[in-house]
Amino acid sequence: MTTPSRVVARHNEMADIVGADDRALRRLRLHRRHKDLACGDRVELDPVGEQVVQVLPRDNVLIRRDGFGRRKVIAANIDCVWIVVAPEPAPARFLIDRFLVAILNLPARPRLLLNKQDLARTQEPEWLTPYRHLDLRPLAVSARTGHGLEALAEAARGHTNILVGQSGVGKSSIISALLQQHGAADWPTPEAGELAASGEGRHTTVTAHWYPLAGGGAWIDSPGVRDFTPEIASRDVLERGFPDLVAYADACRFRDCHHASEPGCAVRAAVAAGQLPADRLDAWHSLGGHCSV
Ligand SMILES: Nc1nc2c(ncn2[C@@H]2O[C@H](COP(=O)(O)OP(=O)(O)OP(=O)(O)O)[C@@H](O)[C@H]2O)c(=O)[nH]1
Ligand SMILES: [Mg+2]
Ligand SMILES: [Zn+2]
Repeated sequence: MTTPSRVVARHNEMADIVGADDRALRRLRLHRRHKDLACGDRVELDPVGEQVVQVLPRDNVLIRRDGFGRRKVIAANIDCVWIVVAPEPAPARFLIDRFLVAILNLPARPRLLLNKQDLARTQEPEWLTPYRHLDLRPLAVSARTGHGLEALAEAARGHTNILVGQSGVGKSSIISALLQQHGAADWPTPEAGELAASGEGRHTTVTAHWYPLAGGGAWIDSPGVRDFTPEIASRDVLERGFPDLVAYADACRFRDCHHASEPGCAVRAAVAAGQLPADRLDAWHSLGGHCSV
């Protein structure tokens, strides 16, 4: 008899794993053949709960490229990705476009979460304009005041949700606030320092962490990024990240149009006509859409 379990967090050669039934939390040293295990992975443990005997197939896995081009696994088995942004720190240009390429390729549902509403001067910040035509259904919340958290919990129920975004936008604070209301009752309370408390001290998240929700579903907290580089192995991958742009590309004169300076480019025509935001085309070019990937 093996025990169905979940990888809650990964720390170098170790992994925190929780039994699906007993909810017991174990920190196990991993065998080398399991060095790719990630937060969110489903595994089977031996009867005494000391070793991973099997890793179940993944639905998907969220990956980024680090500054040296190495693949970094963030988490596995995700169905909704919330890109968290805030008035402070100000959103980095193209960050959302970059996340969208990874999310739409998982595939998973992308959503926008506008945190720190208590600091916001406008309901819809200006930088949101290039994304209004995409189905990201922005939700405004404040981890500090609790504004919007009920709606967020409602939208999250039954899904495996991950919060991604720049460091300091409040991902851990949001999860911390949500778990107080909507965490699974028999789940061990996160250790102090593991989640950013509402105090002033900074606790940068160093590894992704999985938390179950009452009534099914889960939240995954992830480490903040300064930038995000998706894996783009082919033009198809890039195109999946730009459904709005691709919708016009069929009408380009050349099938392999890069939407740069080719004559008869329907994408540039859509930008000129105000149908497609220029920032989206800029993002496409910045991600390599101008060359034949
Ligand atoms: N005013 C205000 N501050 C907030 C809010 N949410 C979080 N903060 C503060 O923002 C800072 C960063 O919050 P964290 O939750 O640690 O941010 P994070 O996104 O988890 O950061 P990393 O773990 O580094 O990626 C902390 O000082 C929080 O208290 C909010 O809704 N309003
Ligand atoms: Mg954090
Ligand atoms: Zn074109």
